[in-house]
Amino acid sequence: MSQVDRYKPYKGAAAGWGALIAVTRNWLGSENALKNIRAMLKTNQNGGFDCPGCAWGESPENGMVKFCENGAKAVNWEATGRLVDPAFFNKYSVSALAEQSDYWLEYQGRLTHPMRYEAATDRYVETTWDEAFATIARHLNALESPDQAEFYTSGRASNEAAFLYQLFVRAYGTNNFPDCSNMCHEASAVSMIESLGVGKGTVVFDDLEHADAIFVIGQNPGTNHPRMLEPLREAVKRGAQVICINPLKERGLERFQHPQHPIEMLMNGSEPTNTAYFRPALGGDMAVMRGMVKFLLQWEREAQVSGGEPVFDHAFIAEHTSGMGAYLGEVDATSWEHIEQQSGMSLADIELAARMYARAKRVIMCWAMGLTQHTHSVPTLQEVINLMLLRGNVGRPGAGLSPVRGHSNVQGDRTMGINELAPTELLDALEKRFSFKPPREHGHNTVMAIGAMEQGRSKVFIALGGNFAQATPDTPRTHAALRKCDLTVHIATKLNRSHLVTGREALILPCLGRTDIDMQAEGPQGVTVEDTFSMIHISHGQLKPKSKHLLSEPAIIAGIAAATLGKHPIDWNWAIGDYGRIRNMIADTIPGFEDFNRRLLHPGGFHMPNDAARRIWKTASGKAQFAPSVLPEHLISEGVRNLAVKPHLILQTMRSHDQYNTTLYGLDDRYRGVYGMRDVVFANEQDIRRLGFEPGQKVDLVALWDDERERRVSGFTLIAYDIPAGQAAAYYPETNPLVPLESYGDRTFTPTSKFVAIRLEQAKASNLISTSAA
Ligand SMILES: Nc1nc2c(c(=O)[nH]1)N[C@H]1C(S)=C(S)[C@@H](COP(=O)(O)OP(=O)(O)OC[C@H]3O[C@@H](n4cnc5c(=O)[nH]c(N)nc54)[C@H](O)[C@@H]3O)O[C@H]1N2
Ligand SMILES: Nc1nc2c(c(=O)[nH]1)N[C@H]1C(S)=C(S)[C@@H](COP(=O)(O)OP(=O)(O)OC[C@H]3O[C@@H](n4cnc5c(=O)[nH]c(N)nc54)[C@H](O)[C@@H]3O)O[C@H]1N2
Ligand SMILES: [Mo]
Repeated sequence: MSQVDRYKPYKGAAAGWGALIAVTRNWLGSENALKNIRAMLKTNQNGGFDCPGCAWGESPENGMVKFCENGAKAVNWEATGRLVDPAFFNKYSVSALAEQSDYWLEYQGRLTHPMRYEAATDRYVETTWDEAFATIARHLNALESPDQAEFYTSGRASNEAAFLYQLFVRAYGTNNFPDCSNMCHEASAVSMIESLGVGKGTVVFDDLEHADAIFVIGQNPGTNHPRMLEPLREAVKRGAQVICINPLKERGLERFQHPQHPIEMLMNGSEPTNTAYFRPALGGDMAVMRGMVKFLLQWEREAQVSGGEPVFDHAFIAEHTSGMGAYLGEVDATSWEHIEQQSGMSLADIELAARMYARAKRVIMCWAMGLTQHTHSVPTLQEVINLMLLRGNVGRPGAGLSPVRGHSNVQGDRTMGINELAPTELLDALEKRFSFKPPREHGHNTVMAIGAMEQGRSKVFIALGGNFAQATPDTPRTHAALRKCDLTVHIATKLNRSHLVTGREALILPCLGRTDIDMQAEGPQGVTVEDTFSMIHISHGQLKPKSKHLLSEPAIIAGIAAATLGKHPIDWNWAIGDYGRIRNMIADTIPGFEDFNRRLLHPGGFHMPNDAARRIWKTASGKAQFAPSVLPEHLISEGVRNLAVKPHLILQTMRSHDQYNTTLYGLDDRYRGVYGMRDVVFANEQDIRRLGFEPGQKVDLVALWDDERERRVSGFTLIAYDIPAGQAAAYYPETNPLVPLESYGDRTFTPTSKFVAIRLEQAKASNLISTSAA
């Protein structure tokens, strides 16, 4: 196909026939299609397994089988019949594998044996579990300090695995827990804990059915949380407002065709999933929210004068909040010009959004990475919270805040204590229950872990899942940091690039996935997960493991722990014989999990209580706190503003429809009309021409940052796209080399993946030619 053929704007609705065609193609491409269909039907059902895709939840009352195109891809991808075994590793050196694309690497299939890197031959060779565990123990026990090791977690790990992992790491002696959450919803947790006293969403699934208005901000559910489209469509049908705030016109947020609704499918009909669509500047959302509040304040004052109905919920504000005066002072001090210029929206549009908000009795605000991956994400989210507090939209049915989580158990992992800033209560509870002194100093987050490895302060890197080398910023630098380690270890289901960026010694430890039957001493085991609505449920794998050498994640952690610490502080091998034993330890130490095993018997699981949802405020003031943040003067950092060269565009890095983070299922992005390619950059046609380029032309993207490093990705095809002026968008992880390690959110350390100042250059023949971006 020529470049032109590969870009065809999508005309259909989201989900529907297009999705079924895509899933079917995905199944046909797999050797296990029939078995996988059976597995699919068990997804998210009682007795089945939790979808290993996203963290979206379902109503516990609604027994219907729910699956979506991308959930189907996730299951199918894990359940592949292809194997990456010792013969495969014998065929390719690590350098040869490194030449392959990320897509090719994971496509090769499931890992089957524990493998050890042999530097002399540059190959992974088969090893035994005992040897692997002994190698890790030897390295860990040789470090001068436990703080020289990094223990990464990706959010697919179950509660049981995560709990055991943090127990081991703390008994070993460090809080170095970099995790994917650091790159994801960290800002949601920081802002909500400070303002509301809880770090999780305050709504449950059923609230969506009662809201009069649902805001979907900086989120692309059609691709990343497809099961959310149905409640959005239902909301529109019953006359609620669905208001999208997103610079891109995402297909799933426009029209939705239910894949399990025969009439709609036969008529090829579809229904809208929004009632209003606003398109801000990248990073402009805080200004949008501030502007909405400024309108509300104006109307409130007018109502006071005219004796009309108040706009604010004064009873709620008086009883439940603190700090409104100071906050409204800050709102008055923010100029309309500043709001208009920074938001990228007209004041008329902001006023319309404010009216829709003010007319609704019950409002839910949902958001994802478009709000969390900016420098000022914490004040942005606190502005969302401020807006919601003014009308008492927290802690009542049909209203509340909903950070829509990413990985299927990222929220549960935090609940289990995967947290470099370990809460004192958790450490106290571990100390009491397990009679050891957990470390009290804060550990490393993801950005700090990379810095520590780069500087040689950390020497061992262990990953419970994920693809650290690709998911993190400043790729060449992060790779170099990993290579400096004495030992790198990856617990994984599939081969990925992180495994090829080896320390002096390296191990790949293959594990069971969520879909696999997990047989332990006392029989088959289930694991638990927590969805975005704080529902805890159990998941039972259904498929026969692909190799008899696979261990479960808890078993691998227990093996490492026993080799490193012996029976301190627990008998690790006993603990994994029956995961109910691990759950009893969780019940003893994590609030909200009392009587854990028994409560799991309830179909659909149980809900973790959320204080803010019950209007109990565990904040410094004991009330829900208005945050009086100043709207940033500039969004571009001072260092970049001071450079002699100016940015051409601001780039956001995002997901295509055919990927799960660094896992690529395919090379298409159907809803955005892109086929068979990923090295593309979306820009406005006028911008493309203004900068002296042509649509379809190949360019290099060069990031601007005030250090001496060159950050460049090469040979990206320019796509003329419906995107606001001054913005560009391209896929992650290919664009991670552009994100500077030092460009992260204030107080979150989340890389600013949605705001990278770039210039476009004529494509260079080779990456090696280094020119400054003059
Ligand atoms: N199939 C599939 N499902 C997934 C994932 C996946 O990769 N594939 N990933 C999982 C994970 S870990 C996560 S965190 C979630 C991610 O879910 P999303 O957050 O939906 O993922 P992104 O692709 O990063 O999309 C960001 C959206 O925000 C918009 N946006 C970008 N910048 C801004 C901004 O400044 N303001 C506003 N208002 N909007 C902005 C973009 O246009 C885009 O629509 O999905 C989870 N589910
Ligand atoms: N530029 C840019 N960078 C980003 C983002 C962005 O939007 N832009 N998003 C960020 C976000 S939100 C996140 S969450 C991170 C994601 O970062 P990670 O969680 O580290 O990355 P994933 O791509 O989800 O990890 C995929 C790998 O997990 C392994 N795996 C899959 N299933 C299992 C399992 O059941 N067990 C084990 N042990 N391993 C398994 C497979 O080997 C697979 O290759 O990336 C972040 N990076
Ligand atoms: Mo994420």
